[in-house]
Amino acid sequence: MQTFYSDDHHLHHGQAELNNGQLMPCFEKPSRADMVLERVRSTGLGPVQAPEDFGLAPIKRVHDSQFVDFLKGAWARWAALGRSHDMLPLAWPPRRMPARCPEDIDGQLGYYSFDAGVPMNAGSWQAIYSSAQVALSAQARLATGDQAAFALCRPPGHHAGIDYMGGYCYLNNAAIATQALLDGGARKVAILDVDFHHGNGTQDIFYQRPDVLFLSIHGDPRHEYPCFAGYADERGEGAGLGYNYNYPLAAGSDWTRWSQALADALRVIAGYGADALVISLGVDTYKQDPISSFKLDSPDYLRMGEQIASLGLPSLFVMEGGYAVEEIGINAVNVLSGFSSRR
Ligand code: 5XA
Ligand code: ZN
Repeated sequence: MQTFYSDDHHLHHGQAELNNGQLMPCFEKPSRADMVLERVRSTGLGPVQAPEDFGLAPIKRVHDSQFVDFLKGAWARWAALGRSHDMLPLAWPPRRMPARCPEDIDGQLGYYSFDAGVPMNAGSWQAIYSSAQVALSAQARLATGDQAAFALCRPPGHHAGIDYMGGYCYLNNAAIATQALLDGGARKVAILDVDFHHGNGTQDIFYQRPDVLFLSIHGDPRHEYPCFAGYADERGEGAGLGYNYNYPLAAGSDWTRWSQALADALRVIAGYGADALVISLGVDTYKQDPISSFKLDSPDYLRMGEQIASLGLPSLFVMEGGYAVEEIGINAVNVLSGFSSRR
């Protein structure tokens, strides 16, 4: 299986985030992708390639153009104020406050985000942009006939919606790749999100569309981040009604429980008739993940890959979360190896 990867992710290195009421070093750090890359290489999963540059057009197919331009230019505006520390949002519009876009950078950071888990430094935009190009390059392999590809994206993307960032995510890599598959001729694409956290951004982007089936298995939003989306009764809207499936699971869910949800999700995907499958591959379902509460173990990820392979669909794996850095490579590559062993 071909892996796409860009060293540009090192340019993005947030300093701090809020966790349990404390300001802590960011969990989403460069060593995460380094560990996955090392494992891809040491297991001989397949060649590793740098991404092509597809430009901004495919990004703006799913994201609001002004939001993308804001992300691109935000650091320069921040630095022009003499600020050299990480850029972070400050305020958000709650219920009944008019959500007009303010003019200054602090207001706009709040306008274009839903939480403060999105630090940006001078090199962040380049890393964010390259991460999207990694996903686009990997999808191009599927478009030319490969049965699978791995986009080793960092920063991740599945919390980023049409016009907002949040939860370590700025551009939605999986959604951008999905739209590119459709634009390249696929009629229908399914997205399976196996990250511990609900893929609220991906849901937002495709919620009203029948040409993308979105399924997410995640921690119950009554207790888990992102807190305000991911309930089972969110089934899509308008033409998209019936094409959104959420599987919220209780804290402590292990492979036995988790794989029941997977079996149902795979049944739904099989009935949808997709031309391709995109997997938002987070491995923060791991039992020792520092910010999550599921109990999957490393061998479970092999079985996950095997079961996903049973669909027989061209499959694009897009890296999302996973913060047990010592094991992130083992767990992510186990999914890919399990998949490859059955195809
Ligand atoms: O998949 N999403 C994540 O791993 C980010 C969670 C952020 C929690 N503050
Ligand atoms: Zn996650």
